[in-house]
Amino acid sequence: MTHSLEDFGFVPHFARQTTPDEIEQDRVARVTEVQRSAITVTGSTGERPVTLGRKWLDRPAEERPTVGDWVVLDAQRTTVERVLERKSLFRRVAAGEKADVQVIAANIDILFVVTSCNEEFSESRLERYLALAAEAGALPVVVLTKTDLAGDPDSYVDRARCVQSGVAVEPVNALDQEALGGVSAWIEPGSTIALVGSSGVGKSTLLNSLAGHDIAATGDIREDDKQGRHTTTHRSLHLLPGGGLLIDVPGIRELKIAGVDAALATVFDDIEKLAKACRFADCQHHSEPGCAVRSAVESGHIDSRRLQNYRKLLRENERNSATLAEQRSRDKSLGKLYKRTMAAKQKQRSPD
Ligand SMILES: Nc1nc2c(ncn2[C@@H]2O[C@H](COP(=O)(O)OP(=O)(O)OP(=O)(O)O)[C@@H](O)[C@H]2O)c(=O)[nH]1
Ligand SMILES: [Mg+2]
Ligand SMILES: [Zn+2]
Repeated sequence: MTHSLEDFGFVPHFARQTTPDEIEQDRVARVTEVQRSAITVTGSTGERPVTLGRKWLDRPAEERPTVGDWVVLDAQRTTVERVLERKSLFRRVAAGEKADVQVIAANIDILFVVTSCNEEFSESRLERYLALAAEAGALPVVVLTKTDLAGDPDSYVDRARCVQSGVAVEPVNALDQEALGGVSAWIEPGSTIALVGSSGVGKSTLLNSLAGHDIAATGDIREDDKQGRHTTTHRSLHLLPGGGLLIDVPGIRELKIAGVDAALATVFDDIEKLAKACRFADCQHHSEPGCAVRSAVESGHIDSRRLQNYRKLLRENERNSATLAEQRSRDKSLGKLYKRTMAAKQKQRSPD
């Protein structure tokens, strides 16, 4: 069965960037899967594999087509001609020493930050995810799975609600197809939702239950520490029977941040508001006199863990943003060199 581009989330923002001919010729499509040097796209006549040539592979990760992107194919429909301007982009700094950006999903409306009611739950990790969600331009919803396994699921709901004021928390048993109302209410036809979180929290389980049949493999978790086994190995976008698109993402091991200054202010709105009342404008909330933030910690209004994590994320953000800026300027000069070399080669081949 084929679907319209609108079913896949083709809204005016993307339509404005294409011509009627390109649509007519079935050259407009959405990226549903990314492999190393090839991608799978879905257009109005269904799914097709497309190769990514050097033109794309030599570019920085952020410019290459990623899951959720809208692309225009070349006339033969064998490669990508251009990537349409994105509405939103969820990315992180890849694990390891270098501050490489890793793109996770494009054009998402809502980010389901999935965590479970067991030892995996961590406020500090949620704060990290929410900072990246705020930066991505997607609406975050915390999905709290495995409520059926917890003695006191409400205690987890309360903890999750304290992480960022105003963010919705949806407790679920992801295995129970009949009880997904709270989560389903966020999914509208044509809207795109990405599932992110640690391995084993139930992202693929939730996808299968929402789809009503098994699309993705799921795997059990280790009993001792409740860690998953990284069952999902690549990102993929799926159209749900009731409309709406879900992107299943492999469990994320390490979520490093960069370039999220404004987003940290959103997540830690309570601390930032209090900081305005500190005696010194550059107060670091350590042992300075007249610190409004420390007195809120002392009176129990703010958790000392939260303040510590806020400071840690500020430092990490500053460090990684600086490394990233350096790397970008290096990439840029490399890109220029590459273009110059290619132009020179072409000239050699066809002297005019
Ligand atoms: N009882 C219960 N089990 C759940 C729930 N959600 C997930 N599980 C189980 O948790 C295990 C891990 O689920 P997956 O869906 O594979 O987890 P995932 O987040 O996709 O993990 P990765 O693909 O490794 O990132 C499976 O054994 C699921 O059956 C839930 O709400 N309740
Ligand atoms: Mg999975
Ligand atoms: Zn202070």
